[in-house]
Amino acid sequence: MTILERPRHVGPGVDRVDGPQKVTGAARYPNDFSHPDMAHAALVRATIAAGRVARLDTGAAESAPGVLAVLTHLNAPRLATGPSALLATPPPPLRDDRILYYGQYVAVVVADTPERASAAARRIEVGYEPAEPLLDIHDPRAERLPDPWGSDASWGDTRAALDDAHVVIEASYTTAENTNNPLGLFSTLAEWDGDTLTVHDSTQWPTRVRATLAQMFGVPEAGVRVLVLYVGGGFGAGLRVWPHVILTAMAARQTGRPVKLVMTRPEMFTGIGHRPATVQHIRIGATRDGRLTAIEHESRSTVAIEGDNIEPCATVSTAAYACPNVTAHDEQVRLNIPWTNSMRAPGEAQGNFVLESAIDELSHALGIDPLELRLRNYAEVHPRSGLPWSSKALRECYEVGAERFGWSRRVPEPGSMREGDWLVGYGMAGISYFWYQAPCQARATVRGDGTAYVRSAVTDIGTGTYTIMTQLAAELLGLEQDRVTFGLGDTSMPPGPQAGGSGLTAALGSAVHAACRNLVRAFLDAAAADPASPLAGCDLDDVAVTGGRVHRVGEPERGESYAGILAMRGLDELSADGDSTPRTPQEAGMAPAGPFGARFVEVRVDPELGRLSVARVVSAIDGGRILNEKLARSQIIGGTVGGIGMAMFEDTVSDPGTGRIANATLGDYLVPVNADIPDMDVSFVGGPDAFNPIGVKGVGEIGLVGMAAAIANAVFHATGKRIRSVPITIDRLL
Ligand code: MCN
Ligand code: MOS
Repeated sequence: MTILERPRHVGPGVDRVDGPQKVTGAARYPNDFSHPDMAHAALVRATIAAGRVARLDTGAAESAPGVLAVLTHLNAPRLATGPSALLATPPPPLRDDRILYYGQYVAVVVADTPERASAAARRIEVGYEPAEPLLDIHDPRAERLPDPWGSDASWGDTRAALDDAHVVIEASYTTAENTNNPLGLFSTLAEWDGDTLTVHDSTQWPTRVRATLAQMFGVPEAGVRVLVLYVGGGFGAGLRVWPHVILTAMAARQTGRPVKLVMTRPEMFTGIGHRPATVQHIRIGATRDGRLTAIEHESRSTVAIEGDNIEPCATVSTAAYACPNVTAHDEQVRLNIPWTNSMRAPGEAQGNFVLESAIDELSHALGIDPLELRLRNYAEVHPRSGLPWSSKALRECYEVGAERFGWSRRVPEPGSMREGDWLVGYGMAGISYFWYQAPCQARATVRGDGTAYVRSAVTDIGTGTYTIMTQLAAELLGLEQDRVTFGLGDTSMPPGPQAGGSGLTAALGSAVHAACRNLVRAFLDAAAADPASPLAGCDLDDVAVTGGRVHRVGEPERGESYAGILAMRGLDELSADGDSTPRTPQEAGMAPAGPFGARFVEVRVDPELGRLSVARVVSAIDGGRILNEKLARSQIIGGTVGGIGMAMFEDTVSDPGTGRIANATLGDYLVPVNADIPDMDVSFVGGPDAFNPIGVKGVGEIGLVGMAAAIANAVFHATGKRIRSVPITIDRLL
């Protein structure tokens, strides 16, 4: 069975299979579920960043109308700790009187209506014994964690190369804290029946939620079922099992009622992670003709007390360019802040800003066009391992992007391009994104009526998983798309990984590929039971599937339909499982490549008022085989909007004395609106990747990356002013 050579169903921009459900309101998100005798939970959050709870008065809340329970550290059941693996679960909530960050939960109130729960929550009085919080990334008292995720790298002799370089660029950069802010308020509905637990939850990782709840409440994992048919976005916020999920399950167990919790927007700023602030320092050495001789990149990001977070910023500099001497070092600083966590393109977003700004600084210092400088240092092989890439079309990204943008019209001298009163700037950035793929399982079934059902316990967070997996299964089983249903978001299905690291399409797609192949093999075996079958003696490689039939390659007549094979064997249906565990780079003899990309941006700056706007964005992306061009384009467009947010608007501001977030609403935390978003041109280049059987790479995060650098570089080109901190606000521009 040769597949995906001339795909019919994958590639083109098929509409979302769940589009009608979404736009008619029929799609059910976690907080659309309810239960007749359901109770509601409301949270009480600490108003200091460090110290302890000294006094608690819950009397007024307990006697408030409709209140069923008030849980605090004084009466909450003690829970076991959750998984400490990648993206660890925070410690059990309400375990003691210590406060480690502003917004930490100190109580949960359960009542018969949401209004009564939150009214009672406001009547709880908490007295604190405050300690002095650590809130500043530069605070020398804060604990430092060097190389926290083991990605530091060093080769050659960077110091000596910097000493010998003809030109050295050296600068410090900062990036602000950002908050994920998915539109859908995170929500949990928990219902116990003895030791079995059913949970609807806004998560990107249902199997992790199940494992965590089982472990923390000490019940068998098989008795915990997590459901998440739709999620109103996550951008990384749904990658962990946050304390509110545990508290909802705890409240349900204590009250013996199903309990629902819907977070408020301010709670979404403290309770489900955020992008850490970073301070980064870079030194780049080069020859006069623009050959990189050394890169030294150091980054510091923030992490909560007791928290963990993977934010590889300096690591970006180990994968981007051919350079004989490289040193990359990341470290974290522990502060009394809410948990930092992955937010779309963690580490890459901030690290790329620094590297690609510094490359632009170098191009200006050398008088070499920024695009030409990047091409002169193109990494033909994976710089760290020396292995060939599984695919790399970055050069095409540069070429196609530059062509579509009209990069050749750029007049090099800063401040030399104008339109009326506006200064015009052209800027660009390259991207070499990381690769991530986790193991995944899927199951495929074909029934007697010629329909197929394929499923895995994963999520579709708005990306289009339902649609692309329907397309892929239709392709692999030789069925029309309307004959195929893809199921997800239920832990009773075969286990799958998180929608994260832009890795679900590769992981799940490979598992679906394996399941479908195994299923066709099962049909071959069933057919071979009849020696007269035209498929007798056939191997997978001898057959193709089209129109609901398995037939010999190139001989559509010599085959049998799925329905015919099932009928002949007296079966209702046949099923098969598929498993996809990625090979190691050593096994494969190649470096698994993530996506590559080039961004070209035109900005306008009003030199009198410091107003900045983005006039055009051109993106060229190598995402391997694109399964659905319409959805993939949406991913790049959505990411680009996020990148404009990071570059120009988003800044989670905390009060330096108390750690209270000062702008924890969507009125105060600025995100781009339509008026900030220009025309966006997206092209996909390159072809199937060699690392996984379906040839895909991820595109979910790369759209955000490179925007901060491209915009800052365009601002420099427009104004001659180098801005090394994002967001680029008016005060920084003037
Ligand atoms: N796709 C494609 N062809 C490919 C790869 C992807 O057509 N070769 C399209 C598909 O529609 C697929 C989507 O792009 O569903 C994203 O695929 P992938 O890059 O594999 O990313 P994941 O499925 O792992 O999704 C997670 C990723 C991450 S890590 C963040 S953060 C993010 C993102 O996706 N958060 C999002 N995109 C988001 N989009 C929406 N609407 N909401 C979020 O919260
Ligand atoms: Mo994405 S930040 O890995 O969910």
